[in-house]
This record gives sequence, C-alpha cells and structure tokens, in this order.
Amino acid sequence: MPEPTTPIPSTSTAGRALRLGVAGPVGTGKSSLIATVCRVLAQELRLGVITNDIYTDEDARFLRSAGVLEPERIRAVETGACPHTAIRDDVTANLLAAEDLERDFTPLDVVIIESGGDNLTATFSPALVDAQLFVLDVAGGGDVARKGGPGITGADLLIVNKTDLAPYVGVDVELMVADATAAREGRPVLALSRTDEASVATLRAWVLSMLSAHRAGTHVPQDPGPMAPHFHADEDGGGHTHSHAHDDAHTAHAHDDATVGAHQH
Ligand SMILES: Nc1nc2c(ncn2[C@@H]2O[C@H](COP(=O)(O)OP(=O)(O)OP(=O)(O)O)[C@@H](O)[C@H]2O)c(=O)[nH]1
Ligand SMILES: [Mg+2]
Repeated sequence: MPEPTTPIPSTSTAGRALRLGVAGPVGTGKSSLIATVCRVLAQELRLGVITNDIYTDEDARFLRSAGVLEPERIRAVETGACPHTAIRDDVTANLLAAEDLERDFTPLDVVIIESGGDNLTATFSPALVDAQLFVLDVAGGGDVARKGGPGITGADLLIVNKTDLAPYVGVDVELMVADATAAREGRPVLALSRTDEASVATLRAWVLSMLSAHRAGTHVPQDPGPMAPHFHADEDGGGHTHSHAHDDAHTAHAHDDATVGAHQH
C-alpha cells in the first residue's frame, strides 16, 4: 500500500481572518472609523484590532475606552519609527500581533489594523493585509483628493471622512468625491461621517462584502505601492531631487507598476 502523502500546507489565506488595513494622514479619523465598524459589526462578526502608534498605545486605549469591543481584542504595536516602516518596510511586529490575536481568539472573522497617521505615500504591504482603506478628512482641504498618491489611487476603498464638517470648512464634498473617483479608475469612494448613519451602513456593507470575497477567494490583495524614486531618460541619473513641470506628452510615459500616474514632481 502506498504511503500516505504529506499534505502540502495551504498558502491560501481564505481560511483565516480577513486582515483589513486602515491608513491615512494624522487625525483623519482612522481610530474613530474603526470604533464605528466595531459598533455596527461586533454583534455579528468576531473582530480584533491592532493599532500602531509611534511612541504610545494611545489609539488602543482610545478604542478600549470606546467600549465597542472587549479590551483584550485590541492590541497595540508601538512602532518607534515613522509608521510606514511597520506597515510596509518590515511588517514583522504587526504580522506577529495579528497571528497572536488570531490564535488567542480563534476563529476571528476580521482583524483591523490601524496604521499610525502618516502622509499620502503610506500604504500597507499585501504581506500584512488583504485589503485596505485610505482615510482623508474634508477638514484637511477639498483639494487633497486631487493630490493623488498610492493610498488615494490604489486603496480598496477611499474614505472622504467627517463630511459633517464640510459646511464649516467650505468644502464641496461632491466635488471632492468626484476628484477622488476620477483618480481611482473605478475603485470605490465613500463619503462618511460617524453621525450619518446611511454612510455608516454603506461602510458596514462594504466590510461584509469584502469578507465574503476574501472567504470565497475571489478578492486579490492589491499593492498600491509607495511612490518609487525614479528619474527620466533625459536626466543625469545622479539621484538628485529634481523639480520640473511635466507637459502632457511627458506625463504619458509608462511605469510598469501600479503607481502609474501617481507620482508628483
Ligand atoms: N466631526 C467629526 N469629527 C470626527 C469624525 N471622525 C473622527 N472625528 C474626530 O477627529 C479627531 C481625530 O480622530 P481620530 O479617530 O483620533 O483620528 P486618527 O486618524 O485615528 O488619528 P491618528 O491616529 O492620531 O492619526 C477626533 O477629535 C475625532 O473625534 C467625524 O465623522 N466627524
Ligand atoms: Mg488613530
């Protein structure tokens, strides 16, 4: 009789929790959004949260005190460095935290990972998350959506947050959403306020549909990619920072990665 063969360990991620990243500039409402997701989904899904702060565990403490999830399900990673290092360059600390959480509370449905507040170039590596949100704040200015960058163009969902503040800061939310949509080649944009329950319901539905796609194996994690340093053929290649205006013909040059059109000079 033939020896039973050793099963090859599956590399599929569909059997474990959906790992969902939340990135975006400082103060755009990432922790509050996570608290909202927990508020509307903790009854039906088994959730865990990992926060990233540079020097403290402030965000984990905020979320624990929000009372939307058992405190033990919220873990803090103290990056000690610029936040993007721990969500993109070396994701080990976050990966270990996610695996610990998934082991301690198995089975979990979704682990939400909050990046420390960073700038427009910071996105999660697909080695850490299966899907990611990028959060902008209307109070940061209506023109931010036009500034592009990998989070704005390539995140699975772009949030235009705190829409309740728009009248006070003179921002046209519809225009901001239209600008963002134009930059995203059909990827979704959601105008959100934690005080607008209809928008919260749309966010809830998006998380549930992403979880279904993750489980079905139909969602392919994307890498929005950082803006890679580069130079052009007509420059000396010495790696100096350059500043010049692109005319239209020049802007049409091809990049072979997902950051097409996302770079600025
Ligand atoms: N008006 C209004 N304020 C909000 C909303 N969401 C968050 N805020 C406020 O915005 C501020 C920043 O929110 P946080 O959730 O801490 O933002 P964050 O992106 O996690 O901040 P960092 O982690 O420090 O980068 C807080 O004062 C929140 O109360 C919203 O929908 N409307
Ligand atoms: Mg936060």
